[in-house]
Amino acid sequence: MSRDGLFTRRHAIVAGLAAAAGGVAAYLRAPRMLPPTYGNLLRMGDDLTYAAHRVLLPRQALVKEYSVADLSPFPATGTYDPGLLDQPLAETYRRLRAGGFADWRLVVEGRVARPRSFSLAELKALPARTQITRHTCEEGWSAIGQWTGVPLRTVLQAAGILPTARYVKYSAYDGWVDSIDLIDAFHPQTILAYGMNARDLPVPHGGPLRLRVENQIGYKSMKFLARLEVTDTWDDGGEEGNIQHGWAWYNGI
Ligand SMILES: Nc1nc2c(c(=O)[nH]1)N[C@H]1C(S)=C(S)[C@@H](COP(=O)(O)O)O[C@H]1N2
Ligand SMILES: [Mo]
Repeated sequence: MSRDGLFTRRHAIVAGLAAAAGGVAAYLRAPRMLPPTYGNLLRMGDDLTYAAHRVLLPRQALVKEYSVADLSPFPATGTYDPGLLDQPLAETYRRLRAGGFADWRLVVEGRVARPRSFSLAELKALPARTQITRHTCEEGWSAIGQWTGVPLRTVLQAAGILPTARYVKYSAYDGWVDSIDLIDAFHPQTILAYGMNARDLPVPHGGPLRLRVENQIGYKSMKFLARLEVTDTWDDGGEEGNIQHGWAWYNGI
């Protein structure tokens, strides 16, 4: 190859990388994409991961799905039973569990045309999706499980999500709070799971309903769901959110 050819090719590669970096920078600057830094310098790495994923990766790319033969032992971690905790919702959770979760409701509110709640029976009446996926925990273990539930987007659409909406914040009976953006909320594999390994979702794994966010790290898959709040602006739950564990808001895998 001639020196000119080499130069041209290198030049093209450098120009390509510069364009990608420019895209990421533009993404971070765009007013509707204010980065989730918590005002902390170290957290700017999260912004770069988030922006790079959003600019470079196809938005609805599916994570790998496995077969029943691949199912593995699946430890329950974090909260095992919100009813045993010393916190405000423990008693409510104990009562709901004692009634077989017949009175349990998932509240869907915020930026939706029809704020409402869903019983388990109502969620089960919506079109279901079953997927066998690998769960990856930030502590270093992973496991393969089968999840059955209703796509989050189906529930958001049933509540009439408003055009200005950008994020879904969610909270649980053990006091956990987190949020995802609408790209992940509308991802086909993001489901509200009421089934695990072809049975009702066991309490230690988040029963009666947990989120599965398959393209992010395990802690985004919130167990013991109580409430979804659709928001126009980014809200990670502040001190109640993952910042309390030192965890990133966006942790794509
Ligand atoms: N509400 C709630 N959701 C949660 C947790 C929790 O403690 N409480 N732990 C998270 C973490 S760190 C992981 S790895 C998974 C664990 O899910 P499992 O108990 O089904 O293995 O749930 C996530 N969702
Ligand atoms: Mo985890």
